[in-house]
Amino acid sequence: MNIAESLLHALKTHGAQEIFGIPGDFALDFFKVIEDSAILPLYTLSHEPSVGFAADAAARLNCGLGVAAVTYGAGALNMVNPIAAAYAEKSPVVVISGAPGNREEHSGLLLHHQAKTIDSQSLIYKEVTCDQVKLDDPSRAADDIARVLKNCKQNSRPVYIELPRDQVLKTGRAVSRLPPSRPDPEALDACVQEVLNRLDSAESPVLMVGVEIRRYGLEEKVAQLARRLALPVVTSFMGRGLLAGADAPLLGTYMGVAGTPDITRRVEESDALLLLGVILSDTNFGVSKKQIDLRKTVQAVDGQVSLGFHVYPRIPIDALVEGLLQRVSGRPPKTGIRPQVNYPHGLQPDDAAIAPTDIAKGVNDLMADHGRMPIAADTGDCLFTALEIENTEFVAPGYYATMGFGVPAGLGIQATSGKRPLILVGDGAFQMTGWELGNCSRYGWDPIVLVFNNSSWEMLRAFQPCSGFNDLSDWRFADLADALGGEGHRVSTRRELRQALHASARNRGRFQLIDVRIPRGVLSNTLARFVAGLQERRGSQQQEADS
Ligand code: S1T
Ligand code: MG
Repeated sequence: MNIAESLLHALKTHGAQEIFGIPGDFALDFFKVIEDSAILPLYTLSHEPSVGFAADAAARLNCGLGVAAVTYGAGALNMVNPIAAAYAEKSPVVVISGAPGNREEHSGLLLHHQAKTIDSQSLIYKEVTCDQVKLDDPSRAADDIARVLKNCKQNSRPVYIELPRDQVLKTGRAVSRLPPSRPDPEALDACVQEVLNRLDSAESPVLMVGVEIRRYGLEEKVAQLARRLALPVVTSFMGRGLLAGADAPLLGTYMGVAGTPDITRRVEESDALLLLGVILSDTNFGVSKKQIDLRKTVQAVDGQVSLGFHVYPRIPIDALVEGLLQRVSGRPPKTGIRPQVNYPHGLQPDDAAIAPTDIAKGVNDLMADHGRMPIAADTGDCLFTALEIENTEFVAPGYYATMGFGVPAGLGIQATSGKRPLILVGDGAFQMTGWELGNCSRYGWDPIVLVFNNSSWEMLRAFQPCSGFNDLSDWRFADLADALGGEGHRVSTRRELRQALHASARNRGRFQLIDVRIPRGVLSNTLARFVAGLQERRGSQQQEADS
């Protein structure tokens, strides 16, 4: 076994199901081993940002590892933004970059793709990954790979592996899977008891779940816990799509002023808000109607548990959930907490212009007829519109908010799960990575893509209506579909939208691109509330600053 094969086997045993990548001369030898060994399937895309997004989405969807393989410099540095997104949103992506061989480094020449020094790339990646290794010593490689992959899983954050091209075929060893670090049992016991006491003595406890419960494979257990504790559950904004398949007393998604009033009230008035795996980001909490005092909540995130000012370090969230479940296993499960959200259905087949909320209606109708589909959403109004769609498996950059995610993420979903995804993407974001659809036919992928085409950077316009630079021209996206191997539909009325959705669901085997014309200035109901809420808050903060 060579080093490349030992790395590929290790990726597989740690949960990777495929590799996304773009080769280059510093990575050709490694890519040859990927292809010849067939240990993991390889999907090549067209542009490195998409490689990172696809790997990120695959990791999110299958709770495994995403793998993004690129070449040195021009390739790897092109992928920094998606890996930063994965870092911020806790997605375990393994970056594998080719690199100059050990000897080439000392040739005295500057090497192509070198930015400043040979190590500039690894220094840049150090900032957006939780562990790094350069596999330049075959005797250490297996242990280094074991450590890095353990850290990737344990922290649920990206890691960086640099593989010099002259090391690929050196003799390697099998990589063992290191056991996860376990907490001190007494500390865990005390922590579980304290959390339980808080919940039991509260009048209106609420459980908010965030992305970590999926990253650590805890959805079923958390659903069970919520039933035994009779806790109403909401997801955070970023946690949208969690518990979609689980039998949990799920009310909906907390979005402060932009969300359902009943959910907002319950969360903000709760006297024991348990935050399980919720990242404390502004998109999760920035739109609170009444500022939630996070110090009064119980939080389990980033490997520790805090109750007010009291912190239990080194308590992983899975240990906490397991511990709580054991304590409450004798309690009868509670039923009767029912979802509060009525998602809009019944898209009118008339000649009216299309608003984003009509798309939500159309998709809800479609999923009622044809079954739920996993959704990949981009940044823009499409993400807010997704909040008006039935809870289904869902990936989106809800906190880091990078554009360009939607299309490659949808491809990542289909590659890793075989399920046909629905991709929601704005015209601006489609302009960034929409071309990747040209790779569908090679791999048999057939996503349904809804382009929210308002000829505009509408979200930016919502915050700054006076600026002309937010006007985009009307790209005829549907016309591109045929050239890229798919089928296009351009729709301007609700009747046409309905027809295109149903035709797309019936047509399997080619991607379906629905170019949905939306008049400029028309927002989804959720984004309109979000913008109004943020502006109100900014206004009152400004007043405070002035007084
Ligand atoms: N570049 C990247 C990679 N990500 C971003 N989020 C931005 C720039 C800034 C940005 C937004 S929203 C937005 C931009 C440019 C406009 C999005 O346009 P489009 O995709 O057409 O969607 P819609 O018209 O629905 O807004 C954010 C929030 O920072
Ligand atoms: Mg737009």
